[in-house]
Amino acid sequence: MRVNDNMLNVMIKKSPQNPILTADQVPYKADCVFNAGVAKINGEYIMVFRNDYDYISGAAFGGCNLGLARSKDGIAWEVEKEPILNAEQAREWFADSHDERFGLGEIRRVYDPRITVIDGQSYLCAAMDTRHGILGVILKTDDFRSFELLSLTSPDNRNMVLFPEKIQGKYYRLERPFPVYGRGKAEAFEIWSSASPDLRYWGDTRLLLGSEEVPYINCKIGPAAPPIRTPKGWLTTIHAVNKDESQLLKAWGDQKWTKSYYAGLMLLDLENPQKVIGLSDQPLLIPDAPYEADGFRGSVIFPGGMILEDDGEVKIYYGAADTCVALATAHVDELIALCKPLPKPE
Ligand code: BMA
Repeated sequence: MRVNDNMLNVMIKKSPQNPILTADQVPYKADCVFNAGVAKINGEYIMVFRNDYDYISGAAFGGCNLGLARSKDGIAWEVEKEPILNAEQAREWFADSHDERFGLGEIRRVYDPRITVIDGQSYLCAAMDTRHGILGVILKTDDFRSFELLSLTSPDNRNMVLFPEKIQGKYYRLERPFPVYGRGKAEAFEIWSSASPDLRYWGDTRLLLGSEEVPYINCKIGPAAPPIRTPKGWLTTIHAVNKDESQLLKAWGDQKWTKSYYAGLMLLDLENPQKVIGLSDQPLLIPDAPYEADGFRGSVIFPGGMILEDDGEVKIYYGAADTCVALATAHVDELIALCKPLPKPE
């Protein structure tokens, strides 16, 4: 299949205001502002975005922090004056509450945030690069200024997202460990899921979706925005990566960039969110707009926020080209209709 022929672009609309957030709107040092978590809290849209700044060379930046933006309509954003979390702050908090080695340069950066609100309480999940590997972290917050560490994965794991409510008495998350050995090819990474009684202790870990089950890619997949509840199941985006070494993609941060990141879509069982009941057999969003095709790493769409409005509109927020934040919308019923049952495993 040629993914450039996006048959879905009639029902899913990229916002004419895209990109809806760029580094120019940030009142502190910012080069690339992308991969954001978004939630609607008391009628206000809250975004926590990743900011890579002080570009050095190659893929290296001098700094990375998380910033906060607010919006009344989910389209026009105002960025708060100061970032809300950086590696130095994380080092202090984690050294106090977790392990004193975390105060000694163990943490390199905290990035790719996702927000979930459960029973009125906000949680932030993020990836954290440390000297001993990449970890998924779950933080509890009341104000997006101070954070309580609830859980850290073992390495290597990231792209963690929480479900917005307890299901059959348990919390659930999706996650993406990196099986470097044992999968036979580089970057054959998949989506896994775990359950917890309290958001601290995680277990009952299961494989949710294998990358080979996604028909339009040949590389890795991972969870994207936290799932939303619909009458037919938990609807959630994934990111899905296709690598074509015969074609160099536009990327000012990587002269050898060959990976295209698409948004995909799946539906999970309402009572058992560790079971996939539907998967779109084509990408939901492909990086064909100029702000998606060219940037720090072009051809990247990386959803981190999904909001279901009262009228059935779904807002999907995504990082574009590892450079800016963009928005696409669709009706929830049309998204559900795209999710087809998976073929029976052979
Ligand atoms: C992934 C993560 C994301 C990034 C994407 C594309 O592995 O590092 O933060 O958006 O690659 O570069």
